[in-house]
Amino acid sequence: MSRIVTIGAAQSGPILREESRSAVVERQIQQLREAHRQGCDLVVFPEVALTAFFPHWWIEDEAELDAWFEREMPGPETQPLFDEAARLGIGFHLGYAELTFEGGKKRRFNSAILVGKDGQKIGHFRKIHLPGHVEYRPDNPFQNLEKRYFEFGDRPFETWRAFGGVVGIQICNDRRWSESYRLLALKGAELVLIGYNTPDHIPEHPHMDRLTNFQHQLCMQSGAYQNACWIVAVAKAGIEEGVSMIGLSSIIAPSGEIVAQTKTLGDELIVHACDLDDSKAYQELFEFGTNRRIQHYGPIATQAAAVPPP
Ligand code: CDT
Repeated sequence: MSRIVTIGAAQSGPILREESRSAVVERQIQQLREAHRQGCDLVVFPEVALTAFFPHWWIEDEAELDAWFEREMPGPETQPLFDEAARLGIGFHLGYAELTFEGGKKRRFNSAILVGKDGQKIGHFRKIHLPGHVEYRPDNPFQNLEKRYFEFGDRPFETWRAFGGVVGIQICNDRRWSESYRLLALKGAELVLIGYNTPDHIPEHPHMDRLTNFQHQLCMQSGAYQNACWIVAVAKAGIEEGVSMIGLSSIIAPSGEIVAQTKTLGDELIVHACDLDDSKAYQELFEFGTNRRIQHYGPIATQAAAVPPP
């Protein structure tokens, strides 16, 4: 029997620096309603989906920096998204900047949540691979200050049983690391959700710019094929406060094929009916059960595989 999950990748166009959370949530609600019309079970929104991608700017004032973070999820401005999704019976993935107080210490993470069709949180993930730098780079046309504004994710890659299958999350730069896919696959992932903000220019390595789109697709297509999972990857795209970011939000099958992809750099929804049993078919082809030599992959793999899939 097939296990079809109809998934919408809700690409976001640029968000203005002064655009309010409520205005962004209204845009997202429009996308949810369109997704509902197209029969979606799950909608995936991008990384840091509620504001402009502020790590592109140098911010010295602590209160000004904190204002870009969410202290509650849902909070007053995001509650309408949760309410509308629950009313429509659609689950969603949302990336956001998380500010939390743990052990009496202020902590900031680049995070994402998975929410079920009933509006209840299923999963929460903190980005593990943070790109960029800590110091101001005056010669660069824009900054990439994730290492300054966020802590590295403090929890392992995790999967959750949801939408009839096993689901994991990566955030943006995580997708460039083979370990991200493999550790999720060792925990049974059949579907991996990814939000991203990816500039089409690397100030330190401009000769690599021509490869940006190719490498974006390369890592995810190989990640999907080698780990027998579906991938839904969603951009914040377009020219945002002077920084040009790629689109190419993609739904990728366990065969490694891109089955749907955005064509614009604005708000755009693409939808695909993903059969999670295609994941099972590739797991069987590779004979994951017998051919993966987990005992030879080292302690991280052994530990990951020791926890039975949810
Ligand atoms: N947000 C994020 O992680 N962006 C990075 C920028 C590239 S740094 C070379 C990315 O991997 O897309």
